[in-house]
Amino acid sequence: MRRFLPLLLLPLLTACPSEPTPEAPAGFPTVEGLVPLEDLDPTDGVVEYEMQMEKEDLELLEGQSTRMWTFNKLSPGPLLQANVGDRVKVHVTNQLDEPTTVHWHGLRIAAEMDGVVMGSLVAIQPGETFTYEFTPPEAGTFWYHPHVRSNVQVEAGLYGAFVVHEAPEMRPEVDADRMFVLDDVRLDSDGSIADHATAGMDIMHGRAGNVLLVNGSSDAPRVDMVPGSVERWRLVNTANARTLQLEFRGLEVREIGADAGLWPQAWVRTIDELELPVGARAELEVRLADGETQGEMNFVVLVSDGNGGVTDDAIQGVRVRPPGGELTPIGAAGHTADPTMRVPDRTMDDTVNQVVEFSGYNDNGDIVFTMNGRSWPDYDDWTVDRDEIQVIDITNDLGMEHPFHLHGQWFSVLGIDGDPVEQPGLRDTVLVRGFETVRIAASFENPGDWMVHCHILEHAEAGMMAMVTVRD
Ligand SMILES: [Cu+2]
Repeated sequence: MRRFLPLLLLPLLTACPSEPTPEAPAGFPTVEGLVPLEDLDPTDGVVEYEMQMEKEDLELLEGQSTRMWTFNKLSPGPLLQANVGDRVKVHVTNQLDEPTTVHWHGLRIAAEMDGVVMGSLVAIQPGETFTYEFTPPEAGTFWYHPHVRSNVQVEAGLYGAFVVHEAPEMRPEVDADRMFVLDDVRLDSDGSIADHATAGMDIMHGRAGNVLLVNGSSDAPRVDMVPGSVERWRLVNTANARTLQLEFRGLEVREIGADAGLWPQAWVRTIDELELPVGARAELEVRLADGETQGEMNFVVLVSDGNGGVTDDAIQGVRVRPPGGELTPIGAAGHTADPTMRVPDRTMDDTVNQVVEFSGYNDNGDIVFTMNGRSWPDYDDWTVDRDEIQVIDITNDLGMEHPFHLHGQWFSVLGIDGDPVEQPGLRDTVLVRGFETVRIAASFENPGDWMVHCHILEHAEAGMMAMVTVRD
């Protein structure tokens, strides 16, 4: 059964000028679309950031003010950047009135810096500052968000993107590098964030918003693209629950990477649509298609058909137009480097080492979500040795989707319901549809205690979380 989504409030799309992007901090290539944060430490190989988590009124819908929870008065928060192998320090001060953390989604860093609350790891209390320190071992597109009451805190605006730049010789040669943080939010008619339900469909399927946001704005951003030029687009889905269905019109799009960074050339493929589960990232190489001067990236959503049913509709996400004036492309080559990616040496035919079962039950009207029969903070013991590769079947006993997310490690997707699938690359998030079994191979290279959970935030908060210990 297809899921019914709340109808979208559609603001009138008015022509808005593309916004100038502030100067990139020294030492990093320019990534357009978000405000980059200033690196406070001029030393090469060291990056130091300061962030305040605080409330601020922002304009998501034109002419309406929304009280948001922000990083540095921004939602999405500022763009954090590092070069691969840099030492990163982020001083985070909690100016909210409840405990919080920052989780660095996708970064394979030390477990004690992962921003979760369990065992000896505690939240940042109101008024307190915590310094996260880590060294991103791999380049790619990542994101950050709290891991405490995440359904409420992320919906309120606490999320941002983190780019770890490749070594210069591995970077695609492009005319522009852009970040698009994609989200939905549910707003009341006065512009405030709607109250959170504690039961019913919002818990059952996760909370869907009624306004779609690209980089924090409901107004589709405009990209000025010279015909013949090539751009790198990085996409992140930061919604609480909505699996994004994207379509491209008038554009020639090649998928060049995913959660764990850029792919080798052999895996690159041309696409005209893309499914992006919550938490996941995509890397694209985008050109205007032959003979086209305009293009679009659209959200495909379900809306009412006016007769009691639903139908697909396309909502503009990004508009591509030719710029004014006489501009010529620089003739960039695009993604030509061939990074190596160490994919676990396992196939669909290998023995399954572990089963992770998503399920749930009704407890006197409250939905309790479980993994392997237990609901967080209770969990089933799961211990692996460092560098062990496990073939894992993720089974879904229920009718709704569960995007599986593993902290601190990466995996490859082997197949679905017994059939091999083409989801190249290494990932930290994979969508498991209703009553489906997804088989993955994970290489547990990063020691420590790691959370594993459904990334529909309402499901995670209702217990669909567990822990895996990687023994050194
Ligand atoms: Cu779920």
